[in-house]
Amino acid sequence: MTGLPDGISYFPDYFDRKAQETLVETIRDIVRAAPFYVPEMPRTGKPMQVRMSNCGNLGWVTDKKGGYRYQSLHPKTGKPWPPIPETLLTLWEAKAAFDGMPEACLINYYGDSAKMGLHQDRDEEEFAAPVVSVSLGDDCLFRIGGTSRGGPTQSIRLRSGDVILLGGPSRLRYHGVDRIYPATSTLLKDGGRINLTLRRVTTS
Ligand code: MD3
Ligand code: FE
Repeated sequence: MTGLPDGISYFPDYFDRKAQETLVETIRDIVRAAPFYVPEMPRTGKPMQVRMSNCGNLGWVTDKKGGYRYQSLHPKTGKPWPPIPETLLTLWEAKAAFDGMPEACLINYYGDSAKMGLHQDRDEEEFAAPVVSVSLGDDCLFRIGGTSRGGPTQSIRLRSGDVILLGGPSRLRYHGVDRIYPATSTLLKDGGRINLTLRRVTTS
């Protein structure tokens, strides 16, 4: 087996070290205004392992009572999310090949032992747009499967500065993060990994 499935484009080291440092400073400013919070699984209220925030007109949130959804206000502060940084809008324009701008940028923070189970991203109305992901900080083992559960999967080690696009027939593939490789990057002073995912949510 060779290469990645149709609709997946991988750009290793898309952002150089300097650009990564600038982006991290920008994300730190965003998180000062829109603090990381602990997302909860719908119904059970079980905390997820990842810490989350967002920027953009819409943010992806989840809690016990309301479930998975997009909303324009931070669930704890009640304030609008900060705007998506220019660098990320430029990335989208360069790579997304979609007529429309991203509306949401989910910011996930993984500590040394955090994982994210296999899931589909299907809370958006618009599946014609790709999801664009940027990795910062420690390496992770990313796993991608098929469009139904239980089939074969493929793993990719994502590193700081990497960009991966999931679009077309791969937009609804199951995917997750099996593990973080602690202390593999010096980008984040306190270690861990940040993932940024740009998404188009609405069809208008
Ligand atoms: C493959 N985040 O927040 S981003 C998520 O690294 C999420 O934090 C992971 O999955 C992370 O929902 C993976 C890469 C990604 C995003 C969306 C996808 C891969 C995808 C949609 C379809 C297939
Ligand atoms: Fe996902």
